[in-house]
Amino acid sequence: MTTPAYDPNNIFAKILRGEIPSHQVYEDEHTIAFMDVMPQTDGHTLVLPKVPSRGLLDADPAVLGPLFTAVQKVAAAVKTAFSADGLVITQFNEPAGGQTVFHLHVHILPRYEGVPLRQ
Ligand code: DGP
Repeated sequence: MTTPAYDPNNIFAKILRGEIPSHQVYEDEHTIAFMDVMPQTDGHTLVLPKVPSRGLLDADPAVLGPLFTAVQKVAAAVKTAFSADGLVITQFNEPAGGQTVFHLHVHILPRYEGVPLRQ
């Protein structure tokens, strides 16, 4: 699969540049996390690296360690804050893979016993 070029005008690039607002819940040197505007479950949070890559396959491998360290921290905080029973961590690549915003990001989806995801 050839990865198309990174588009610096994608919505998450604009959030990273401070051009549009987000409900940010975490930031470190390498990553930020903010609440998803179309949450599939209470506490649906997105974690993304600050450096541009379209998806997982074109990411600098050096980015992935800090990204998943942040995912672990944010997931633990979200699980506690939202009293979740479990967590789903997902990451989509390209339209056929369900990706709609083309800046690498990881979804943290708190799950609750007996409660289905919203569409
Ligand atoms: P994906 O399908 O993996 O590309 O998920 C993109 C997610 O981003 C989707 O759950 C909705 C969310 N989203 C789209 N636009 C915005 C936005 O402007 N702000 C925030 N916080 N989330 C957004």
